[in-house]
Amino acid sequence: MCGIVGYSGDKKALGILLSGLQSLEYRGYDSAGISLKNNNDIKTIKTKGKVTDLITLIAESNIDTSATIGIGHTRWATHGAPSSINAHPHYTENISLVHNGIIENYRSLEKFLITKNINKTTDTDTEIIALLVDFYLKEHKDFRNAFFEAIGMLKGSFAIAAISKEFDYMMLAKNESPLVIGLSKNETYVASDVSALIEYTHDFIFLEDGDIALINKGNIAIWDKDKKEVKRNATKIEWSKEKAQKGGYKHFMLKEIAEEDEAVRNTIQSRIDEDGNVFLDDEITIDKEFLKNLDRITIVACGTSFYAGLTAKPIIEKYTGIKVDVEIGSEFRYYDYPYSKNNLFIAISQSGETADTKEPLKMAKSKGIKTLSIVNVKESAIARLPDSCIYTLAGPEISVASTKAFTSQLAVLYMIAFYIAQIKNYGAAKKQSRKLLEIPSLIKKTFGQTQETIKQLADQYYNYQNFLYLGRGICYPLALEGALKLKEISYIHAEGYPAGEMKHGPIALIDENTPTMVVAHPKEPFYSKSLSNCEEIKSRHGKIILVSSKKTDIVDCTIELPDIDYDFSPFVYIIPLQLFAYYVALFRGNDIDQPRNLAKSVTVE
Ligand code: F1P
Repeated sequence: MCGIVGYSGDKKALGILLSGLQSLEYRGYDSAGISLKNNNDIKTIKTKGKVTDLITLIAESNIDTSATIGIGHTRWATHGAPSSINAHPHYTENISLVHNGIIENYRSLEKFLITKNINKTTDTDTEIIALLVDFYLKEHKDFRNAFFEAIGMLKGSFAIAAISKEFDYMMLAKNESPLVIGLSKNETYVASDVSALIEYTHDFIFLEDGDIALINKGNIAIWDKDKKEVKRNATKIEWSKEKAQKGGYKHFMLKEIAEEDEAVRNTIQSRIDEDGNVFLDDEITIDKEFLKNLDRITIVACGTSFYAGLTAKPIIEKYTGIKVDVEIGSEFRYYDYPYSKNNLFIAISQSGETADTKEPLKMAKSKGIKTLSIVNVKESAIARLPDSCIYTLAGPEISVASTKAFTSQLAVLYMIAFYIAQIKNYGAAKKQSRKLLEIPSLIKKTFGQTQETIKQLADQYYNYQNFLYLGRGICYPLALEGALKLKEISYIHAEGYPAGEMKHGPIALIDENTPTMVVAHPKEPFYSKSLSNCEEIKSRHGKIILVSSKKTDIVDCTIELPDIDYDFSPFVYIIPLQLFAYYVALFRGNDIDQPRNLAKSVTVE
């Protein structure tokens, strides 16, 4: 996730760009930059750090601030570390552009450019777009045609705003990343979302996937994916700035659940291709021979990240044949863990600063163990410490209760499993790895299909004081995570248990006051055994909500999910559990994004 702003009109662009970027910092904040067009020249200033660092740099510069055309960007790095050189805008001698998204085929485009003797100078995928536009501009001598040609070559997700020295208009493109045009008399605004523009206008055009647009002061032309000129209707939005930042959602948590498809898509997009090949060579710098001969993987994490590890454990074991231990950070640091000969240590952390995860990582390093981390926040301690780090590309997670980070962590863990299987030449994994590409649309479908039912259920259940969550196989860690979500934000006591263990204790809790959430994939024998558990609960007057792709009359309600391969079901089955916790907390009137006693980054022991 990154934030984009653009302006073309009669006012000075700089102030509009900077205030817009500050509103968009929730989308990313590791580097920022602007380009201003004045007559036939473009000046660019960019820096690592936040928008305030950019403002300081601009104040210290002697840039001409009278420009009325400009673009700006606040970055959440995907390709290439946060640095001034990798920051946007990316420019050539003729053009400058900003981009949000991931160019999946940047490697092949780079090869194409090399054949034309054009080499990139940054580590980003975005520079490739700038170089392509520049290449075709030299060929066509027309910015619009050059832009069309370059965009036509891109695969992946992108929202792009580009300006050129010679031509007065700005070109835009959108595919799977948001881009909105703000309308006003004699001027046009552009941004990743309305929060950046709400103080200037309430009239917006939301570009659609495949759209390319040209804006020039108050004039706008839009072409659809078939290059046919189209008219897109404007929408009036009267939100406050705060509401706009949450994309119209009441809380960041709900917005972040709704973003899970995008977060997973960004995480997998350029790392896996349609044939199921996994590209992690650039990120996992650990020797391949070592990875081929691994005899154990030790995953250490806390909270939701710990449950992501637990969920992925059977998948890694199944596809790589390597034994996986998943350990809680706060325990691991006081445990003399018996590492095996070829042991890989993996730390998982959204924030990258969790002390109880960082310490075990340091300990593993000091013992000479090969270390890898899975982190969402760029350049955080847990990202910098290990031999290698793979970033989840979920964008900033603001709500304390982790949601989109969880599914993105799962996506990385699955890719690691398939990557190691690839190194070991295990054919079966390749067929399966491709299925990851279908996950984002299934997540989206699940959100749409279940949200209303879950809201109604939460309305019925929010007054209970205790909940039991049960699951078997891959659904067991999901039961744990579902219970954790409920605890964190609704303050209802919730226990997650392997369903088979119910008879060994927790069944004593069951009565009409303790409802049970049963998470059960239709795969046999798990499903029929979980249904037997439902019968046992029912005969003790317990209420049951079933989360499954298969309905049954035994329970009080089934939250019905799309069909999904058992191995990939966690990506879909976790969504209703997150939504249920959210709506229960909402009905209880809790402070959902900042629950009591909790912090987003737990940097103390
Ligand atoms: C771990 C964690 C989160 C939880 C809360 C407190 O954080 O337990 O899972 O939602 O934010 O911290 P991290 O190491 O994944 O950043």
